[in-house]
Amino acid sequence: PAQEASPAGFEWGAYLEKETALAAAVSCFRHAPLCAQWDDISLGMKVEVLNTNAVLPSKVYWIASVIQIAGYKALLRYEGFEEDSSHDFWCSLVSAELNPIGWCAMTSKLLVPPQDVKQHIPDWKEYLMKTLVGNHTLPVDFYLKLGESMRTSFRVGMRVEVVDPKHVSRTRLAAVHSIRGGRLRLVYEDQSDAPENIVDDFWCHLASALLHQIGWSQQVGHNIKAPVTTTGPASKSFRGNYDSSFVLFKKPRFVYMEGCYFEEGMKLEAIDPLNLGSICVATIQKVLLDGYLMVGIDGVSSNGYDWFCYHASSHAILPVDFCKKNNIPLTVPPDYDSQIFTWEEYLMDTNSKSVPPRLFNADFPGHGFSPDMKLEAVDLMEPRLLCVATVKRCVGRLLLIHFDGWEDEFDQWFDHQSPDIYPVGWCDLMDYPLQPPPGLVLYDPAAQNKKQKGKRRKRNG
Ligand code: MLZ
Repeated sequence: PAQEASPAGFEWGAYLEKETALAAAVSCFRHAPLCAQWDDISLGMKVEVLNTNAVLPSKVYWIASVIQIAGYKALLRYEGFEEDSSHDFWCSLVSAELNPIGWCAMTSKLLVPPQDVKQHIPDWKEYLMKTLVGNHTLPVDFYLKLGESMRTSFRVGMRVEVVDPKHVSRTRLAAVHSIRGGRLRLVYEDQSDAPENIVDDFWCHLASALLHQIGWSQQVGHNIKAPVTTTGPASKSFRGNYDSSFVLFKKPRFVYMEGCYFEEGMKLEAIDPLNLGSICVATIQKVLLDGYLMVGIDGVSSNGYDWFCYHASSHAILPVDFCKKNNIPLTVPPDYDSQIFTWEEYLMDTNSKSVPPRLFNADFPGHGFSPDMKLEAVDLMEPRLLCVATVKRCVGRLLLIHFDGWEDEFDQWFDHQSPDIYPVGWCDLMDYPLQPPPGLVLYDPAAQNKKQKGKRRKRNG
């Protein structure tokens, strides 16, 4: 659970330097706090910050410049060090440790230069006047905006419907147990199948497409696990006490179902919900109401248990030949050879037609991600885990995310607007544990023994 502390020793700053990597900007993540304010944050910006390079009994402060920005983190250099980087330090831009210029004067704090500044500066006042002219500082309402953007209307105890990870073609009743940074820990009402000592739960962002208001399944015609009277051991019981209202939930884009629309049996390409790194040959298995569709991966879903609900506007469903056009390996049914597979032949073999390309959501406003950028991403196969990750590929709106230190089998496709990817420093801001690359050694020599590559995981694993 998120209450555990992050495994000690991981520091984004040191890691980015070791990897010589850049981080995706906060403004790339629409759901991230201060996304809209991030244009005000720029290199060279000056702030007032605790002076740790002083030998005075009381806390003193000094002015520092932003040298580098990585997500919510910044590399700072105290004024006076000029080109000397030896005292640079990483700091969170959203930790309330940084203050706008003028803060010390307003709160009667002392500004004292660091003791190790080599050069002799006879008149600090004049020096600062010169360096501060024409420079930006933190907007005065920065922390106010941060507080505002972290507010949510979701409440503990609220009941919802959410996907059943053990049986993804149906939903289950759950209640919000805790909320952190817009991420919800949901505890299923029915604990009767859960192994002893394990609480059956699920984590997702409040804007997740997997999360719905009470009554949604019935409304659109989706399967829902029947409520059971025995809910499992009382020790695990956590019951919601009021039903969620639909206004809280992210509404998918409206789709017209009249005229030419998705039909049962039509073929397409889709991200495999149980193996998010692969795009597969798939079939529309059922057309639900309000634009929802049940999609099955060809060759694996025989009983309908792993049909998956995607909205017609979802970016996880793609027209045939999407993979071919974008040079992505398409996962074909087991009795086909991907080397020689062609859609033309497959449609003939299966006597089916493909979904007309114009039915797919082609909105693409562009994004700021590019390959090799670092970020924090949810391992959607174990959605409690938020991991150190890298953008490996960008294909239109889709990002192939690699989990640092894990094999490529763990890679997952995300839409660039997915609420499950976050800027560097998000976990720190929310006090949520971040999973560092397994076996990574930055400072701690004792951790060296544990060094190993992440293991491969099976489908359904
Ligand atoms: N127990 C799992 C953990 C995987 C977590 C990976 N995150 C990128 C396994 O080893 O398969």
